[in-house]
Amino acid sequence: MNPTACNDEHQRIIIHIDLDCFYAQVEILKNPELKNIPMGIQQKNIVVTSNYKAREFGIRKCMLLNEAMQLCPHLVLVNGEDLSDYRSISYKVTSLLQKYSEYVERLGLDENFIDATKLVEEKLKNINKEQIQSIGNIFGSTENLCQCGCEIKVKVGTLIAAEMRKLIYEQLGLTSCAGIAHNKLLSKIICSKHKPNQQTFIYPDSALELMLSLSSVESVPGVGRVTSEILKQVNVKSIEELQNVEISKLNKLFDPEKAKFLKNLSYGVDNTLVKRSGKPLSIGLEDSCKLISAEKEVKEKLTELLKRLMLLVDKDGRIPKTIKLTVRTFDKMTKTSRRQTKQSNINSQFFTSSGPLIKLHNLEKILLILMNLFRKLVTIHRPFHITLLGLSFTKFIERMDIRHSIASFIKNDIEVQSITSIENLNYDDSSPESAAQSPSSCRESSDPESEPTPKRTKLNIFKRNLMEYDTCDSPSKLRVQDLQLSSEKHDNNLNIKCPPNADKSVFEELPLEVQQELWFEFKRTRMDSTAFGNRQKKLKSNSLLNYFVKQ
Ligand code: DGT
Ligand code: MG
Repeated sequence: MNPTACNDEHQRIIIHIDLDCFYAQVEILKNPELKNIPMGIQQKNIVVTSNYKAREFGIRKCMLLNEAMQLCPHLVLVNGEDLSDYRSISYKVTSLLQKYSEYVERLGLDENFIDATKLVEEKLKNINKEQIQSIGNIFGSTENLCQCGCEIKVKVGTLIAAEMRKLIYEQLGLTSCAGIAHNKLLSKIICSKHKPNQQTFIYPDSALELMLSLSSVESVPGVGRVTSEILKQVNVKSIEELQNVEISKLNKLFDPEKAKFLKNLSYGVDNTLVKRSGKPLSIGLEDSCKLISAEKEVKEKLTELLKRLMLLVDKDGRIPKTIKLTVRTFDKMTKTSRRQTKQSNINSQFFTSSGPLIKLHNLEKILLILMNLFRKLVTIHRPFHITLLGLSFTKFIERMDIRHSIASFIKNDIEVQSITSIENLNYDDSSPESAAQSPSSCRESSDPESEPTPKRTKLNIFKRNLMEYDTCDSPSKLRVQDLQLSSEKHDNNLNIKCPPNADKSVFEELPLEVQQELWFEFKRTRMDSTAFGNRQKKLKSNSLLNYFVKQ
């Protein structure tokens, strides 16, 4: 490296913090007696992590229970299937770090990136540069270091990282490791070089050495299993091979941006920014279960999950606008499992009046929506086997937002509801085939936190409707139904009414999507009965409408 070069890439300071044996530390906080004995966290038949005492016996993360017990017969096990305490402490850690910088990015439950560039610059103003002593372990050599000023910045970064870790320990009793470098990639890799309760730093000059010390491309953060499998097609397994492969070859396998990104990673170059993490984008729970083959059992399980989930949402304080159901089915013939998700909008008013716990009748209404989603994912008149059920709430809004702007709240809600409902008429976002056709639905199924992208033309139609809405004298007085009326001008299919045999008060609180379905089902039944010579046809036992028929 040219020691006089002033390198733009060296100007940032990124700190990566990873909590030590996180779940185990949380359990130790709850029960300090577990601190000095080998202890593992059990999820099903796996020890997902363990304290460092247990690691002395060779216990590793995600080891099978039998194997772990053989290595350490007196291993104490704590069930770690309920993640709520881990999640809540995880957010406390992020909040502490946000006191230092707004640029804190969460990764999983126990890792955070902090962009400390500004903090370092501030500190440098009030410090005698000659006296700065770095804190922690260093990776690589200190000879012929780059003279662009990066060395001193990294040193100051180590002081800040040590301060942050101290604060986490003092406030929450948790020890952690930190990595300090000029980009996210290197800070993450370096962080795990010395564990537990230590920190490690690297100067930009040693980036190449660090990358070449990794055993394979798979050990590079940002290169997942799928990418490394694709790289194998061009005989790229090691970092050196990734450095040497021609970019034109990578361009044939990946889009050019990704190809360049991978190439850069191999040299330890990572220009990605630390994104600001706010509150979680989704709050969810899922339970794997022994085979469930009856709808009644599904409903029981969903009731249980929903009650638990409502407690979490209540703690969070925000109001969700969407609920998502995840179902994993097992095919006994092919012995394969399939995971599918489907979502629906929910009426935010279910939550606004809820107090500490959601009211029972609201819970029932959400359950109806869930059972409706379930029926879309699983053909219930054929045998089915469910091995996992999951629920999550997404698209949160703050309670304050509702109080301050009822009009904008209604407007946003309608925009999303309308688009979702129309799209749902066109394709089923849960089927693999439609996922292939629609990038947004594909993203939807793979990333639980992403939102589907509305189709542009439909979005425009609804934007037009919203403009009409905006010109009303008193928009806040408009209700969902008023907006539906304006969309009727564009699409008669949306002329939805409450079926005469359904309970209107319940019907009005349902999302548009479910209202549509009920209305179409009613119309279908009416057409059927006309075709049968006006003989009243009894509703099919599995009809959604049955749920809403007046008692
Ligand atoms: P560390 O960082 O090596 O001291 O140990 P941990 O336990 O903090 O491990 P880490 O940072 O990889 O993961 C944080 C927590 O996430 C960990 O305490 C348990 C959980 N966890 C990690 N890997 C898995 C996994 O493969 N499956 C499940 N279910 N949980 C995992
Ligand atoms: Mg950790």
